Amino acid sequence: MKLNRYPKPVLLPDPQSPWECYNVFNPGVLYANGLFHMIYRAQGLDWVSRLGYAISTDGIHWNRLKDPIMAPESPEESRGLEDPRIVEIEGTYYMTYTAYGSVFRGSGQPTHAGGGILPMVARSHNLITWERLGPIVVGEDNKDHVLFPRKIGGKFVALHRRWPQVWLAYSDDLIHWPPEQMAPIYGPRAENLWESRSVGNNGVPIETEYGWVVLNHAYDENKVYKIGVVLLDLDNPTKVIHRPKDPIFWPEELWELRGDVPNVVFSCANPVVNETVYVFYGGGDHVIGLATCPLSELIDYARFG
Ligand code: BMA
Repeated sequence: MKLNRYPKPVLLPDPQSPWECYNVFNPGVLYANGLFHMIYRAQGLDWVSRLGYAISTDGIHWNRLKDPIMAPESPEESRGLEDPRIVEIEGTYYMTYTAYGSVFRGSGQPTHAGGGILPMVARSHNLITWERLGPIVVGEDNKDHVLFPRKIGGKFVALHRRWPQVWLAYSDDLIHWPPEQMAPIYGPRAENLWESRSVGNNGVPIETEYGWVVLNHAYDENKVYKIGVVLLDLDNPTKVIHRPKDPIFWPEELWELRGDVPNVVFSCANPVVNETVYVFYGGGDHVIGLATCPLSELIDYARFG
């Protein structure tokens, strides 16, 4: 199967804005009370990633706020806030994002340990003002973390990426993530060229009666980013029920094949609205696109593809 691409980007950089004139990409999107809420990554004159907010009734036409809703506040975020993923759990909004900085939490020393990135969690009651809760782990190349939309076995659960694999982590409070409760789930498959180098998570897992349908991304030797899907067990999401062989979306349009980084479709959001899956993605790390499919088709592919 293949996602249906909307024929043009749904959000472009704003040439009149100093903080979002170069790139807008990799948004988190949540559907609530009849509206799509988007929190997107943007880069402007200083190349630092900030997070903007936009709202839409149809997922295609967006109105954005003039100023970013989140910008770096500490040395460990100084190079930017990246790739937000948003979810509602028990009436509270949570965002996972990657902090990219010049110093490392704890040591306070400039270092490149873990590439200077931290997989962060934040909390909000209105989607605009956010309270930072802290990172899931420190000192390693870890990102692409996303929360499940409900507790499993009484605990918060996150997928995260310890390069080049996808892992699971559990927490009682979203602040402490015990290392002994982290487990690898699946990794690159050498025999499938498109996902031979690395895999990572996309948006919030979709709960179905057959298991969690989870979209992911992967790349090959040439760093071409494509989108795939896995089906995880509802009660024990470390268990992969099925993993189809082929991708469901890949770069084809000019705005995906070119851009700031070529050959990239990278998604952090797949909300389901009226039985349709809305996959929002960054094209070429430069613009925001949308691709959709019927939920039933995605479930069938995740089970039998
Ligand atoms: C990954 C992520 C994304 C980005 C992608 C392609 O490592 O950090 O932010 O879209 O690379 O450049």
